[in-house]
Amino acid sequence: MTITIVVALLVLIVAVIVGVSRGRGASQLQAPPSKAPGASLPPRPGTSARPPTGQPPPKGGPEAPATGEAKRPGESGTPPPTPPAKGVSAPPAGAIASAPPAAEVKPVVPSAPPASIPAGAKRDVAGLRKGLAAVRGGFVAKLTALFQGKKEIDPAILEQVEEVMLSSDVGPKTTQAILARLRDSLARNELRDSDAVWTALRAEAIRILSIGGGAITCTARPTVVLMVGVNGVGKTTTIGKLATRFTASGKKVLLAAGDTFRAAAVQQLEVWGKRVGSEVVRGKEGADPGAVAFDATTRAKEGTDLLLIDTAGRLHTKAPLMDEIKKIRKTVAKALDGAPHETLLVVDATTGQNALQQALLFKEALDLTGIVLTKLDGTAKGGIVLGICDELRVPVRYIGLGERPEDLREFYADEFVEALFGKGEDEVAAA
Ligand SMILES: Nc1nc2c(ncn2[C@@H]2O[C@H](COP(=O)(O)OP(=O)(O)OP(=O)(O)O)[C@@H](O)[C@H]2O)c(=O)[nH]1
Ligand SMILES: [Mg+2]
Repeated sequence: MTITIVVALLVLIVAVIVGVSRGRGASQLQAPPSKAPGASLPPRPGTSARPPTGQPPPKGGPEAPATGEAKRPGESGTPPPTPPAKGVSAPPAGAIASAPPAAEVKPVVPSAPPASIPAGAKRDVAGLRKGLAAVRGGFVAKLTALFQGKKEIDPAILEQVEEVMLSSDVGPKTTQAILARLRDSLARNELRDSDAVWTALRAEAIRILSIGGGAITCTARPTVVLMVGVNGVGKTTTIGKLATRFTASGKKVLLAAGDTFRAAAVQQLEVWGKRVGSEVVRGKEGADPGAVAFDATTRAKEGTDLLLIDTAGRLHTKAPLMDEIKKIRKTVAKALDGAPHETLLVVDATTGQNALQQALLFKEALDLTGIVLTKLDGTAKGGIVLGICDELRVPVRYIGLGERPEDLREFYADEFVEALFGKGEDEVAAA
């Protein structure tokens, strides 16, 4: 009799446990309705200028067009005309760690990104070389010209190397550091010919750039990414590109329209959202961006893999605007322990030394986890990538080589240096 009662109780307990775990599984799988990719697009957001904000575009170098709307390359504020669903390069295998199966929210330590391409990921030096054609034609071509036809090494050549570096946005501090090491090697008789100097230069570039890099990984569910930067650098476009590639690799992506400053900014993000089939959390025009970020983070806990938060462009020298972004970051952390997991600073490579100033001040205000260096397709300089990594010690995660979704590339130091300084097949054939 007692045994029968015990057995009956055990059966009851097992039945209850099975019932509860099934219920949980079902709620985890229940995804909020998402919009189908390729749904009819709303009219393109206008390129209307940002209302007065007290944020004049920062001064850049001679090529500095990008921080004021009027000077943006391409059709400002609109996603590219190519349909992103086709021909979109998905992140290389292994670039995105799969999310943990449970919907529990766990705080994570930001991943330490690799400096080299992860094993199994596709290497595409030739493609990258094409995207970097402008830098190769400028900065790299000038350096190459110094060594052409010279076998013997004249110490005066280092002065010319210095000139090229300074005029290519490497920055005085980094240039001097590189030259000091080259002079040491020269004094030790280690640089006997131009090939040796070239090899030493490449090694210096790898050394400076190898502080991490590469794709963001969805190590937490949701992984929250806060995108920051000055006006017009490419924050919203980069969010669209990231949303495209993460969606293509099967992740559920949510977008937050944290640029509540102007209606066109929200529309721009919504166009991307429709294209990739991602929901967009938005507030009313002029709403508190922190509140939008908070709502989006709360929503993201309901089964999102990746939340990308857009923010208004802000001048790094304006204290109230920098205070606002710090507040947004704190609000996100209140909504989810450990978030934002990534704070990415977007900088425009064509703004030269100004980009370095932006990066220094944003790093002071926020705990940056990475840099996205956009518009490297539009500058013949490009040395800023060395200056930023050397002075900031914050890894470059992505580079922008155009306006289409597939023009965003993960950054790996060795692949980048090979594409930049290595010889292309055509050059090898011609030699
Ligand atoms: N050539 C080129 N253009 C780019 C790249 N990334 C972004 N753009 C263009 O730069 C312009 C500005 O991009 P947005 O994404 O609107 O910049 P934003 O930082 O969000 O601007 P605000 O929200 O006004 O601060 C657009 O015309 C983009 O298409 C890139 O890597 N290369
Ligand atoms: Mg924007």
